[in-house]
Amino acid sequence: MKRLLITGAAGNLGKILREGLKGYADILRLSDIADMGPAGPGEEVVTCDLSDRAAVDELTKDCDGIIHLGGISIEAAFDDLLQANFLGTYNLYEGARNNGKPRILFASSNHAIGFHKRTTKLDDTSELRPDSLYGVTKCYGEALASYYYDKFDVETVSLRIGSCFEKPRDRRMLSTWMSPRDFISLMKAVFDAPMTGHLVMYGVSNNRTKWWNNDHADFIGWQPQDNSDIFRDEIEAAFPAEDRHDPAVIYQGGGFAAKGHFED
Ligand code: NAI
Ligand code: 15L
Repeated sequence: MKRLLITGAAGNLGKILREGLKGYADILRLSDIADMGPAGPGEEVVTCDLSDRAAVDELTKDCDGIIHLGGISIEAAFDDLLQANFLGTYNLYEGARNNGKPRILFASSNHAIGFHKRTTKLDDTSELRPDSLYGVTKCYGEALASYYYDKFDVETVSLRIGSCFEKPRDRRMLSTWMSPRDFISLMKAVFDAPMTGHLVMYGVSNNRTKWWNNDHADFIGWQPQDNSDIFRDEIEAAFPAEDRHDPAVIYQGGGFAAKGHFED
């Protein structure tokens, strides 16, 4: 791969990939509205607001792949989500369509399906049940990815990421955790695969307790290595047992599902 674009490069996952994908492509083109520091060897740094269509068109030129992490990553006011997530993702797909149709990894979220109960095992065919306005933006992104594949042959892996942090931060994340190492290996599998079409997948490690099934995506050959069990004793000692009547425990989206409407 010659040039791989990463949007949202200043964020939590962007930093993980900036380090973890060094050398994977000849050039990593890193982009964000926030400061990313200077470009290192094999890097290009481009400050760009995703809501600026002309700038995004420029940003997406000469790329062989795009990892689209940029946008608001938690629940927020609709008008803010409108710019960063709705408009930003549209601009990115338009840029990709106009500039050689590189494959896209769309960072979707478990909050696109967060109103399913934890007792329901999901796969790629499960009904979308967003738990927040933020989750709605991820459903929209997945729909856009589907449309751009069917209409224009732009391939996407829509990855419903669970919780990608160094380690789980509460009991829920023992089920939703994806290790940074597994995230990096998944990114390589996505861009190494001969084809993906529009593939919906879950971004989750090989945890003993989990709610999502990725069997349909075996053809891209990704096998998660890590398991949250190594943190289980520590997390269970630090957090009280969960109340199974608490909506944050009933629903997969946890606190996102349990909270009221953001704008009330
Ligand atoms: P983050 O909030 O740390 O990073 C997002 C980045 O996007 C920030 O650096 C921000 O400056 C940038 N951004 C926001 N609005 C922008 C705009 N208008 N133009 C350009 N850049 C803009 O989030 P994180 O944790 O790195 O997540 C990355 C992506 O993965 C997000 O799309 C998030 O929704 C998704 N995701 C992350 C999960 C996780 O466990 N970290 C779980 C599920 C989904
Ligand atoms: C997400 O979508 C968020 O971006 C991240 O910060 C976590 O809250 C994660 O979901 C989660 O559900 O743990």
